[in-house]
Amino acid sequence: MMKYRSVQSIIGCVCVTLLAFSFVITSETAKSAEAIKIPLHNWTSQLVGAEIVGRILQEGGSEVEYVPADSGAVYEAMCEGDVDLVHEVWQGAFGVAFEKQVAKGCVVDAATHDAKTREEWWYPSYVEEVCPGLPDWEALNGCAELFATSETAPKGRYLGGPAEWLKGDDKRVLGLGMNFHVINAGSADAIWAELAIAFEKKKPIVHFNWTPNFIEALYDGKFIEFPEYWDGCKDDPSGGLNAELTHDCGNPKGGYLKIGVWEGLPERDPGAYAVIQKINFSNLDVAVMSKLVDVDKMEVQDAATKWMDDNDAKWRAWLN
Ligand code: TMO
Repeated sequence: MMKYRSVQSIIGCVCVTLLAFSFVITSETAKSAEAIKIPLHNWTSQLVGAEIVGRILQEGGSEVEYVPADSGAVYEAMCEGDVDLVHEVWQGAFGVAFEKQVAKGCVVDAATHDAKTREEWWYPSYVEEVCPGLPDWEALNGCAELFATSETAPKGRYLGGPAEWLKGDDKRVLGLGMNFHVINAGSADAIWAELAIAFEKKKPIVHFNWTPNFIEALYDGKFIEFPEYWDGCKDDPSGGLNAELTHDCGNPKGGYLKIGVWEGLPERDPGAYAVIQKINFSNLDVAVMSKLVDVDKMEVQDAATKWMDDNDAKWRAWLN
């Protein structure tokens, strides 16, 4: 976009020699520094963080390009060379998909943020008044009808995230034999809008949520406690409560948040890779990134600028 605009303004000056010269320069730069392709996903901390990571890499001298990308399919896209850098790999959502490509060798596990994550079924605390025994999953299951709608009755309605977040909720409902029907929200905002309405009327609701997120600053609530996560629960049917099905467990508590890169990136842009390995967001960083947009209603670009202004020493240290 920037390049296009500058070419236009040069055309405006009707200076043919300069125009030809600028084309030479542009193609030279393009050759020596191929842009680092960063995906844009559909939750706000990721969008703000992508902008921040991109600006840091630009500060370090690399070119950056943003590409819209399905957050579930992005690890395969990295293997095909369509994406270079995923800076928010959430274990609960994408651990299996990510680790599969790392095992193949086309994605590199570049760094682990300090942030510890949890992605799980969640309810606002007032639901405990009508469903005693929460946050235990069997107690929730016993109260399933409280969450039923005309669409799901007699089963309870669980509002999951968009399907591309790879939560495996349908499989968990099967694996644990739950009386719930999973409805996938179209977007994160659709979940927050339903929560706001339910909260007003103190209506029972159970939906997908995660931490770090802005929700904990606005609503009192808890994650459902499912059987403890164990390595292999999502791809190995044996083991766990159900010996025949996978997903008979909750998501990891204290899950990782990692940075993955395409295997060719370290060689193509070693300077950028050295910076990427130092990038490290805390729980507060990720929560603030989402809060600036979802609560303070800032534009993604402005939120990135604000975080960078407030954390100048932190991110500059990653450049050395
Ligand atoms: C990947 N997410 C934070 C939406 O669970």
